[in-house]
Amino acid sequence: MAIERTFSILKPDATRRNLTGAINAVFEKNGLSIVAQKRVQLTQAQAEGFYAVHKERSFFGELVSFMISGPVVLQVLQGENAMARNRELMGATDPKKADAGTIRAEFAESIEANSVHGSDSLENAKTEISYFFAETEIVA
Ligand code: RTP
Ligand code: MG
Repeated sequence: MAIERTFSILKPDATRRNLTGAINAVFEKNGLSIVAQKRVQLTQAQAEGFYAVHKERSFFGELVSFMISGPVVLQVLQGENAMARNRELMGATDPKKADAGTIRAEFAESIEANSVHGSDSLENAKTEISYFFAETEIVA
């Protein structure tokens, strides 16, 4: 299986509840290495740009407000099949529908405050990684 990279965000509900270590432990126990990581306060423009694909959705304004409501941790995860593996570990968007044992089932507060973001295709992973990281900041 191919070694891939995917983009991950630990969202404001996770940083607020001091869950960054607990969530990172899930990644690391499951074969995903954190090869880049930074804690930042997103600006409104950065959050709007990142979620531009959702700009016509009813929840866009609330989503952007939530994503700038506190610090986030931006990450690049690397490992075998990293994009799909991370999506499995995250679980469904709505924690009520997420499989037991997934990050969202265990940690998320709601469909919006759902603790993590993970890229949903390799193409999007590339775009999202380069939105936030220079190649020199990724150290495998
Ligand atoms: P993500 O992009 O954050 O990894 O999550 P996802 O693929 O599972 O979900 P997506 O459909 O891309 O939605 C992006 C984020 O928007 C918020 N959301 N709120 N209020 C709502 O109905 C609603 N639906 C989605 C969530 O924070 C979701 O992760
Ligand atoms: Mg998504």
